[in-house]
Amino acid sequence: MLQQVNGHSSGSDAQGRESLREDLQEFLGGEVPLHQLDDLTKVNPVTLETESAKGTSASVLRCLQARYTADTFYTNAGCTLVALNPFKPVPQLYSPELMREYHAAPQPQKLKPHIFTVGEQTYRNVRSLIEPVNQSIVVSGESGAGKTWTSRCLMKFYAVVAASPTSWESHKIAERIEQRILNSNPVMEAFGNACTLRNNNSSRFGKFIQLQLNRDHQMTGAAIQTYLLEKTRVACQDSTERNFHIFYQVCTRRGLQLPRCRAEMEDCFEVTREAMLHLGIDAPTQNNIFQALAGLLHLGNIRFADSGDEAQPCRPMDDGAVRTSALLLRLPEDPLLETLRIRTIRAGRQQQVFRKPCSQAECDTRRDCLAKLVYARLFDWLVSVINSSVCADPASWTTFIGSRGSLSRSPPSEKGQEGPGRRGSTLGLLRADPFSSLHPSPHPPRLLPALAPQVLPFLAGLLDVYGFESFPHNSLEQLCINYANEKLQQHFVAHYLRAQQEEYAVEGLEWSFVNYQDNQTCLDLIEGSPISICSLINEECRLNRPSSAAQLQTRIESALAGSPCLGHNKLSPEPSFIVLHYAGSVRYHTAGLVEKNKDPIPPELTRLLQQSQDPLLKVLFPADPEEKSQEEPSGQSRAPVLTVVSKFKASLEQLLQVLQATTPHYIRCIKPNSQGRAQALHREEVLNQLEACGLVETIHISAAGFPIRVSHRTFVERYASLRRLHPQGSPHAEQATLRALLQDILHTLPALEAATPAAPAGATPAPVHCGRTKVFMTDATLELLERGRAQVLEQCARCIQAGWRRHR
Ligand code: AD9
Ligand code: MG
Repeated sequence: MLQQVNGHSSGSDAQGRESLREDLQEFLGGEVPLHQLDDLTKVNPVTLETESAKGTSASVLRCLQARYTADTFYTNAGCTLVALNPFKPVPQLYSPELMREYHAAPQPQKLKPHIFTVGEQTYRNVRSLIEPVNQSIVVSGESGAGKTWTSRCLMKFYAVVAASPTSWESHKIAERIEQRILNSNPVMEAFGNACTLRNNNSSRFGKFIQLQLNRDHQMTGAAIQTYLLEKTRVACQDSTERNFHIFYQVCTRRGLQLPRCRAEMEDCFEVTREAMLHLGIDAPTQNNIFQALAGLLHLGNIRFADSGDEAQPCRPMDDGAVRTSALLLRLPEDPLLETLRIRTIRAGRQQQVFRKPCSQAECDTRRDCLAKLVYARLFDWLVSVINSSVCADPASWTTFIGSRGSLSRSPPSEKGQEGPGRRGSTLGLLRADPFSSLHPSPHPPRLLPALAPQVLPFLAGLLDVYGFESFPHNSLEQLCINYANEKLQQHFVAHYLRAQQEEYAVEGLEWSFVNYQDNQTCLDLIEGSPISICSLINEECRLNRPSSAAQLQTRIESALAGSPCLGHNKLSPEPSFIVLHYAGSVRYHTAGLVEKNKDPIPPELTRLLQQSQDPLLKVLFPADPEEKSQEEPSGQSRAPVLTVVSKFKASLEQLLQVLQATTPHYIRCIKPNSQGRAQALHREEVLNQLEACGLVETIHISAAGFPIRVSHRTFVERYASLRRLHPQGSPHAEQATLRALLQDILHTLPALEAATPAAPAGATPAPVHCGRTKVFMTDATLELLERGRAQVLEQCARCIQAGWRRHR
């Protein structure tokens, strides 16, 4: 009797461990080293205790911790790969040999979880001749978690596995294009990354790079799209942070009247210059760029002193800074000073021009605006140069994919593949380049379309965007970043639900998640129509009326009071509003929000820059022959402004459209500790990230369906004892099939439910579904089964004790 009842637990702990190990493997999607099992079993106890979502995230955390301790940095969690930042070099993890191993494996998903598994799966999907589908890899995580590192490694992976192996000639071309694509990284990082409190190499822009393939599935090019460069950094940074890397690198140059920088910068500068050269930016053009950057640094040194008379302009405190800046930017010195100090306004019926001296604060704003304007245009220009250097010949995109995958095409043209330096001056080249037209759109959208019938699928769209942010002080930047994350989360959830649905279909289950509420309510609050946070901020810009931060807060709170995602804003000393994002609530301060959204560029600044004699600035600020008036128009005649939010929203929508036409793959990077130390995992910090990156949210979603999945065998082993409650079941357990035993156990459920004291009369039966290989159930069903099992075991224990007493 004892053996029969307690067959599983006394029968073998080893067996139990083994089945638990299998279940864990299912969750982790890979091997669980036996030596870690003890740790893991404490987490996911053998009793399979019912856990709340919070408890589940804690158990995920324990699993990750155990793996991290064993230097296992990648873990599968459903359709997501969780990547823990090792914060130490692990060269063997990224060697070309390992890349090839994943590439050659018959089933890469059977190997240890790795970003190469994701990379290879993506590559195989796109190679499908029957139905090639564009692929995307969305890399997310907080600052310093390893997104850029991961994207870089994946690009290297493709450069290895998708390199051309055929003829010498084509090999040479392929190598060059791959090398160029890889060279885009140091250049973009030099100009777009900076040392921040959270990451010494923090990307201050979002990036989506599409790698293109030819018919032989070799990499032939790439297209890069960037998002929202943090240009304010050019003018000011937190005292503990720094400007973009390139400014420090330029300081190693002589002749630019800059202070000498630390020697190690020279190596970085060398790498940047070398990479620029490979991308076709020749030495004279590079000199132009560095000279302009030095000009911006000197511009930043200009300080103004109030004249003490409203009618008189402020005076510069140091003429040297003005002179050097004008010299390096090749601008006329007097107009530079004049533009910084005097505002021109048109007003009245005759649209007369008035000149108004700026206050000291206004002068500072104009100086900073000038620097930001030049830098942002320079950055966009670089992106377009890189794009034209790495893009495959458009002719090769028009490869036909026949209706059933048959390929009929002409060989890829080699036009545009000549090496750097052969095309004369880069500036000359770019003037002729259609993408060099920087106005009004700095670089036309370079996203490849979603799989149109005549376009070769891109290999992988790699998205490296800023993660969810919440600081003590949050402004427009955080609003945009968190808005982007809401959009991506919605995309992720939709994909996740689809994947769940597919698993149910494979298991023969019918279940629909139609009732699940995603984060649409929050998105409605931010971007919905007709009224949302974005529309209200935009309206303030459009009306161009004086409005205080407190007024904006009141407007948002009254117009959007009905939204459940607008938090209660009590006890705040500063005007602000709260948004309840999926990843947590964030308080946004309204001061300066409208102005930032307008991002006003006084027309005089643009006109000044158009006067520059510098060949680079001439390209960045081409003269506009149709520009009739250069003065700032009065409020009434102002043209509708394209605000920061509107532009961001448009580019985000475009990105989402492309992503929606792809099969997405998700990599969630996690930062084990905020100090960047190796072998240190801070539980609280990691837990916060698991929540912020939506993993916990995913667990909540899965709770809407059947979050507990157990293999038939594990289920029978664990609950065989319950058949005592249903004695008319299969009499000879040894001979019964697994499925018959399973059914017997499931038949005990009504009895168990009836015995539950809290069960209301006529309550719906505990939801459970028997799939082809797994049993699917809810937390509540699991709890019921566990309670029944505990009762049976207790009865047994009592029997044994009674037996002992009789025996004595
Ligand atoms: V930010 O949002 O741009 O501020 P990222 O991009 O998420 O951030 P990044 O990739 O720059 O972070 O990684 C931060 C640092 O972690 C890197 O500079 C490396 O020193 C370190 N890192 C990240 N991933 C790895 C890795 N797989 N192996 C070793 C790593 N070091
Ligand atoms: Mg980064």
